[in-house]
Amino acid sequence: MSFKLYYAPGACSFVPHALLELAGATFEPVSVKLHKGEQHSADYLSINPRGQVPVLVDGSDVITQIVAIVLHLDQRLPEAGLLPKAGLERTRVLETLVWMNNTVHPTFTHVFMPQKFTDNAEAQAAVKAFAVGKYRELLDEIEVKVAHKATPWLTGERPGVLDAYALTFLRWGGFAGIDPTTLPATWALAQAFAALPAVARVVEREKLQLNVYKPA
Ligand SMILES: N[C@@H](CCC(=O)N[C@@H](CS)C(=O)NCC(=O)O)C(=O)O
Repeated sequence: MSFKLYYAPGACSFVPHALLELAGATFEPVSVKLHKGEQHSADYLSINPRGQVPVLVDGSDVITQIVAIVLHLDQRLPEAGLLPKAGLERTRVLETLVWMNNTVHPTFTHVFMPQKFTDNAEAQAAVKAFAVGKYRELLDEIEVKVAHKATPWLTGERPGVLDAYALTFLRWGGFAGIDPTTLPATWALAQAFAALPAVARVVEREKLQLNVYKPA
């Protein structure tokens, strides 16, 4: 079994990157530098015409979209227990994963890349400012989930996909002027997750600083 993961340091691709390491899978990590525009190169567009990370290559199959990649890895690496196997426990993890992917993640895209939503510079500033407020509300919602979880990790008994996404969102919040320590349960979870040996390999490979918040 050989996988290749196209990832960008600090991007949402951290989620499948962490899962591959947690699963102990053999894979080739390929870095795509978004700030250098490598996602728009002809070579990369021939892999993912949408010009985004993550991309998982499994043999001759190319898979995009975090939710699809996570479900694919869960099927391909059943021993790893990346997701609860069945029942309402699995449904709840997927419910939160899909919400993170279709609501929290795109809200941050409005903060980080407002140019995707309007080409008017003034409108971009307004979109960004409004989205920062919304993003804070969504991080607060994650904070409540983390503070009230009945299991050691947000994903359940084992660390996994929701913990990886929560860490990513909290880190991104620092770029939006949100101090991660004001979300103490999520901050503690992110630190514990990053300290796991498998995840520490990802943090090291991506050269990530967990707290990027700079007070104004
Ligand atoms: N819906 C996609 C979103 C992927 C996405 O937003 N990727 C971002 C990084 S977090 C990206 O590649 N952005 C580069 C760009 O759009 O130019 C997924 O779930 O994989």
